[in-house]
Amino acid sequence: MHLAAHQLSDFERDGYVVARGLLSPSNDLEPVIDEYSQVLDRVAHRMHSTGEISSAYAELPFTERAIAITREAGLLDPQPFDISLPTHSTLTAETEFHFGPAVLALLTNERLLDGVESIIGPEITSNPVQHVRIKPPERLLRKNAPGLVTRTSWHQDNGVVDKSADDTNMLTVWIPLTEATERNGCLTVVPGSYRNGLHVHCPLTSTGKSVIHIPAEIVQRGQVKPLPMDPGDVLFMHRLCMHGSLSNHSDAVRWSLDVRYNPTGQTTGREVLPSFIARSRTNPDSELHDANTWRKMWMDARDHLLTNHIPATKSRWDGNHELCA
Ligand SMILES: O=C(O)CCC(=O)C(=O)O
Ligand SMILES: [Fe+2]
Repeated sequence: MHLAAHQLSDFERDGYVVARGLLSPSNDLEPVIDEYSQVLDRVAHRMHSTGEISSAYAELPFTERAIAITREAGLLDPQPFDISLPTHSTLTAETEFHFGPAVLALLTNERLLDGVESIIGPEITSNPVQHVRIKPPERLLRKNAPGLVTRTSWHQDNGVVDKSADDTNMLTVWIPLTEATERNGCLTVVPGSYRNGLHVHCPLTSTGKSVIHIPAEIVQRGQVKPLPMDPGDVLFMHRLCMHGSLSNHSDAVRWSLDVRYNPTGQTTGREVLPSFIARSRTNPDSELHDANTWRKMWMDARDHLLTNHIPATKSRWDGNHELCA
């Protein structure tokens, strides 16, 4: 659905806009949930067979099953579900990921792309910087759980991709699969922050954990706005909008996808990973609609990264700024 004039002016003013009810939970999101249930089934049976969990919890629906596994094992590894490759040295030839037809259908959903087109125009490339975040109640997680399952520190998406993306119109699209509330860890944003350019990011936390983040001194606390959202709502966010997310203090899973798009022809800021044309008005034949091809592109990228010893991401931040001390 193309964005209305008032939504575009909100985006212009704030650097983000939530399009309420843009997607249909039953038509557009259920197939994705069903597809991930199959991934979870595979992972659960494997964890059961290696003795990490006492039951595969096969009778439970996705979110309850994820919680039961996390309660017992302290973590449901996010990597087999993710729509990307790890950005650090943990990549191996066995690293799993998920590139399925339902996820591809969501990334190329006509209503979603109409919204994207309203902001960046009709020639649309899907950017490979994309994740699924299945966040269980934080109290169930073991210490040092990976960033994909915990709260997200303050950052700008432009700050986590390569410098080469500074002059692009990369657009972030955030899609909740469950409700996102202040209690279960919804996003938080600083409205208007995108107008102040790219801020310094620090590569490490005070405890030495590798998390690219904007130092607390820079975030205008009084202006932070939580963004509760329901399934079907979609957030469109400028690459310079300052944002993060809250911890999950609820008893339920907070589950979302965050994907990105560029006008075709611009760099994605992560050129070692595969992008594809999601929509082209001038050359519709160039669009990708086949999930097997998509999956193959990522398997080839994994091989290429390993064979050539290429780190998937090299952080642009050295940590030498005084605020990173
Ligand atoms: O979902 C989250 O916790 C963070 C998402 C995010 O940073 C993004 O969508 O760019
Ligand atoms: Fe982000």
